Amino acid sequence: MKKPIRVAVTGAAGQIGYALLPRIASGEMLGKDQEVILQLVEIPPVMDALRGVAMELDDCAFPLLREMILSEDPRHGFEGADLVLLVGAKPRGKGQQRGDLIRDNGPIFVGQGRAIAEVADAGVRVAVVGNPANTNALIAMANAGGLPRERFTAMTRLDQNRAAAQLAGRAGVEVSAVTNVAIWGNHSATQYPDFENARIGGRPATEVIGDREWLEGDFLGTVQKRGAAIIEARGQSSAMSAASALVDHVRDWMAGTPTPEGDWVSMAVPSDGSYGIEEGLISSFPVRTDGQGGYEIVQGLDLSTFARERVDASVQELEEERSVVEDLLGSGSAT
Ligand code: NAX
Repeated sequence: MKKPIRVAVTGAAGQIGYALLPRIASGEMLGKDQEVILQLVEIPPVMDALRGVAMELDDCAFPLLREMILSEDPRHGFEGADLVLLVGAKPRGKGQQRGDLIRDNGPIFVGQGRAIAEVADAGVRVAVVGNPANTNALIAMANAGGLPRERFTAMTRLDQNRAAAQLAGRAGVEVSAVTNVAIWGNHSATQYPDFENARIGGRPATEVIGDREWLEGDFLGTVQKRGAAIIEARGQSSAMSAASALVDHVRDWMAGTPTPEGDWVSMAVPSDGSYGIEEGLISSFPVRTDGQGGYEIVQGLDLSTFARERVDASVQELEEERSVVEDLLGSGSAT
């Protein structure tokens, strides 16, 4: 049996946590032959609820769940962690703009970034879900001196999955026929879901769908504003689909880009300057993963003038978000 993988999850008693934990413990994220130790982190007022979640996990009798550690202190909760999933944050409420959360949530990620650098395993990988996810990942990375920068990612897989579902629906095909969906920029309403490089059944999505007006209008708008539409309909933000996307994000990061050949996945990662996106900003890119926790940004894709304008607008928003949290980026960055 392989050594158990330690997975730390913050916000573990929240609604994403509730949908996520059984999927990790059942082997969907890291493999059906991989034991896991769940290290669940919450804030003090929520520890009772977290104990309830842990009781339910016990009651699921998952054979792969070796142990659970519950903590209100990231320095304890992240100890020896191979994976840290930063889900915990205040969610966006009905009608609230995501940008308003930056100052509320940013400080959490200073302490968590430091704790990761201090106590997690030296090979730790980090995925941030708590919003504003890109900027929170930037803050954690900027406070995690000693770790390589590329270990810090933010999740845009939900946006990729949303885009794939919309394209499949419109083309009348199974969602598995849709490949090469790139999300560029910020996990926010400015993100650019790239339909020009997407493929359906191996052919350009623009050819298969043949309705540019829909692609530029309804498609873009639906994907960009899907989070708000779910809040409007459900009264709460996306949880099941977010948990599922995080399973996809981590699985593909650790196990390699899925087939078909030539496909990619979208992750928000520190820019290396590719596509003119300022180095160090955590922007979503199409990436290919190597099956060992490494990845490369896919190079050489065409961005039309239409695409370029949208990518630039989203990157500009990332720069603005960064300027709002400048004072939180100080204590020793991952390198
Ligand atoms: P919930 O409010 O249900 O749960 C969040 C949990 O985090 C709560 O239990 C809270 O006690 C805990 N928490 C808060 N501060 C913490 C801290 N400092 N340490 C540990 N735990 C802490 O929200 P939920 O619906 O689960 O959403 C979690 C986050 O995901 C939110 O920020 C939300 O905006 C974000 N999302 C990100 C998505 C993405 O694609 N990147 C999509 C879904 C979701 O909107």
